[in-house]
Amino acid sequence: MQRSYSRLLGVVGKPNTGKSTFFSAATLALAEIANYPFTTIKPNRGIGYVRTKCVHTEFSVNDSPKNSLCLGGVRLIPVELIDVAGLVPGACEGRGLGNQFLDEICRADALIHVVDASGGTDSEGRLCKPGENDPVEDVHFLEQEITMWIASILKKNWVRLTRSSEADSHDLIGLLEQRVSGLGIRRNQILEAARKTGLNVEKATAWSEENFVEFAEVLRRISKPMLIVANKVDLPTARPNLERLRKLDYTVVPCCAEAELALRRAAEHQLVQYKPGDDNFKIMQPEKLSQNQVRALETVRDKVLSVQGSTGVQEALNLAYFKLLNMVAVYSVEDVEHLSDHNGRVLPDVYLVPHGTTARQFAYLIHSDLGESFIYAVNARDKKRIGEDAVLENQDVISVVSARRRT
Ligand SMILES: Nc1nc2c(ncn2[C@@H]2O[C@H](COP(=O)(O)OP(=O)(O)OP(=O)(O)O)[C@@H](O)[C@H]2O)c(=O)[nH]1
Ligand SMILES: [Mg+2]
Repeated sequence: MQRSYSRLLGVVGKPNTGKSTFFSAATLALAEIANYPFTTIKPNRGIGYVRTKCVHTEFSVNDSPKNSLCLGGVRLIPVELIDVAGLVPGACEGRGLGNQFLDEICRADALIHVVDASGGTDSEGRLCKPGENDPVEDVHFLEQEITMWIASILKKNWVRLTRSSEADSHDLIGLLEQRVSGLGIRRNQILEAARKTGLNVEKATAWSEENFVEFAEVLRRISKPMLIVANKVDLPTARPNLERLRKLDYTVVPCCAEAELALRRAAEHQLVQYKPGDDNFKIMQPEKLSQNQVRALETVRDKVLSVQGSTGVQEALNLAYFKLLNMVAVYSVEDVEHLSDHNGRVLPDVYLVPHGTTARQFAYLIHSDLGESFIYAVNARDKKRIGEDAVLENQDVISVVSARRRT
């Protein structure tokens, strides 16, 4: 059995806050961007990267990555993102692109909520006077919509079920699990929500409307961890709102998605030297840039990078993976002396796995055969053997020794 630990990050929020700009900046995939609501209708899926320090410098080797990239000591590990249509109030009852949208975002394992920190878009995503809209309200509204959506799925036809004679013979946890499986919610998360709310799932037939909402709210927090991207921080009205957003019980990342998109595109064409997440950039080919382009890039440096330390896009992806989802990065090699695979590639693969993953679970992830015939693993740092239950740490370099050779 091969186990995959891949996770999907959902870029969500009301219309016109810069979700597709964030998505394009993170993935360099083409996505339509415009200053009116509902530019995105069909979701965009793409590959972005989390940024980690590559271990090749520590081990003093030259690496040849296979499943990831190494740019000057920075190891970029691919992760999947989905950018969806904007959500408007009442979406859970079908307003806007309502239900379809909610179904899509609920497939994500963690949510990156992009708000317009400048307060220049109203609750429906229409442009308004900068500073007029309150992004703190936007945060509460999104929480509410997702909670009500989960609640509505949980309690669909519930009354009829509770009246039926079969109700007693039903495994109610199994039934609830079945209902929310399409939202990527797992049984252990249902049980955790039951524990946290003190509600008895075995007696869910007697739950009131309020019980369902309370349960859905806790289930949302457990199953869809979220961080706030305070976008458009380049605009003057964003500053006071940023401070207010920081008082909420969320990780808040100040962001200028537009700046990251400009830098990534310029770097792609070798016009600037810039790695996602850097706090500065260098113009490489000034002769190929117009005066306006140079001015725009310098504004990014002055107004965004020197003030915030980065554009915030990379930071948001890293926080989503390492903080919200509690993942660690673990390298896999075959030969612990040369840190290579059987083709001689040095430090070829690094995997993102949940904190708590054991050596044997890691072996299963690489290949089911390796998991099944696992004997022991070796930690490349101290060359010591570790057993199947040893918990792996961030930046570990591991070689699995099994009864069968890898193919
Ligand atoms: N000033 C500023 N404007 C931005 C920033 N990011 C995006 N925008 C602008 O905000 C507008 C909306 O951007 P989109 O990326 O299309 O927004 P969206 O959230 O995907 O919108 P929908 O698909 O309609 O929901 C565009 O005019 C962008 O250029 C930013 O960091 N700063
Ligand atoms: Mg969009």
